Amino acid sequence: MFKQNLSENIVFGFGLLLVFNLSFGACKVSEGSSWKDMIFGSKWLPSASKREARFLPIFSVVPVGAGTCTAPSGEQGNCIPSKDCLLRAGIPAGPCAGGYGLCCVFLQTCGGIIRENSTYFVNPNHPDVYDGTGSCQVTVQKIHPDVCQLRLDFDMFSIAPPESQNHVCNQDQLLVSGGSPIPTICGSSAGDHMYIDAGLGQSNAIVLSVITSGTFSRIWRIRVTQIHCGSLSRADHGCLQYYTGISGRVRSFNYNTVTGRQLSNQDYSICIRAERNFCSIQYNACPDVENNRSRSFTISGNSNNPTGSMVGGGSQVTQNTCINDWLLIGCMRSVDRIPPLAACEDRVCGGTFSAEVGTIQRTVQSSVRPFRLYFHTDGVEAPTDVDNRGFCLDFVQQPCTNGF
Ligand SMILES: [Ca+2]
Repeated sequence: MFKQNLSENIVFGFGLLLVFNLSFGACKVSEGSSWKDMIFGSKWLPSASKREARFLPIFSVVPVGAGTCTAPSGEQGNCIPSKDCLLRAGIPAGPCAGGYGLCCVFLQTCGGIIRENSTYFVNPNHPDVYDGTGSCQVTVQKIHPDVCQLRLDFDMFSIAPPESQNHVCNQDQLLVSGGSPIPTICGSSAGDHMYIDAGLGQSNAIVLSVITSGTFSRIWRIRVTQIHCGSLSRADHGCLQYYTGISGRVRSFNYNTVTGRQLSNQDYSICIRAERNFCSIQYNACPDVENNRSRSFTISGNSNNPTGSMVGGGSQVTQNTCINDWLLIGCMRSVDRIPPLAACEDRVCGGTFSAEVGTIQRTVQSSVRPFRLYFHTDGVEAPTDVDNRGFCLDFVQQPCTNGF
């Protein structure tokens, strides 16, 4: 690893020297142009003159680091030579690498083709809102045949919410085609992410679409990161969401304790990498600071009334089992039971988070690895299930010495 970094640094230094000698002063190209002009206007069109094209192979020696600089408006950019940024249709966003590089941000909107790592898919008129109807799609081309996954980071994501009866996304929705299937999502999910299996080779392009209908002030800014097959940041296979680190927070899409609506027709896995020397994991419902009675775990029942937890499922259908909508955590137990209950449960639902039927929120522990949560909702809410928000759980991995 050190050797690799060292050689990269040498190449980087060599590249900077070339930039300094050959393109010093070129970083003033962007002056006088607004971002919007550059993205949507006609006056800014990248053109590669023969002279510039001649230099392209030299500039490409400089390593391109995805996310190595931050634009003033918050986007992550690639720190590259200024001429490279223009040639590759990027948007200059200030100096980086001590002024030798340019923080180059790549944006695409409807009809665009993503050819650069860490490109943002944004709504038309971004950063203003978009009120139009139709299908806005971008095509993602792999930057290398050895790209296996895409990670979508919803920096901004607010499109029309699901309807209020059955929480189905029938007005707006995000669709992804050409990769592994994703659940249909709508509403607000800023801060959430998704991994998409991109298959092997250059085979199929992946298309990201935001379908909109009716009036709504929509805004989205989705960063698309391409992940190499051998990358350490590659998610485990089949994980729509993937977390690393000993603690963190998982939540359903369109989660919000005040206005969120649990989305119907969900079926996916959330994976948490078991860190070295950690053997089990604990989950707690997130704090709900907006409501007197917590709604941070409301999956089934009427969340306008006190609703206890329900557990289990399968063939043992009783009043307190989870049949239609549920979160599954392998063999979970409440941690404050001494001695621990002999039986463990897998599914949990209702309006209170616990590994057993009841009205008390409990800390829940599972030592089944890999650490995964499976979330399932059907297409029906009313009349039994009303105003459920979904789930938000804080997790903490537990050292092996404390595992049970
Ligand atoms: Ca349901």
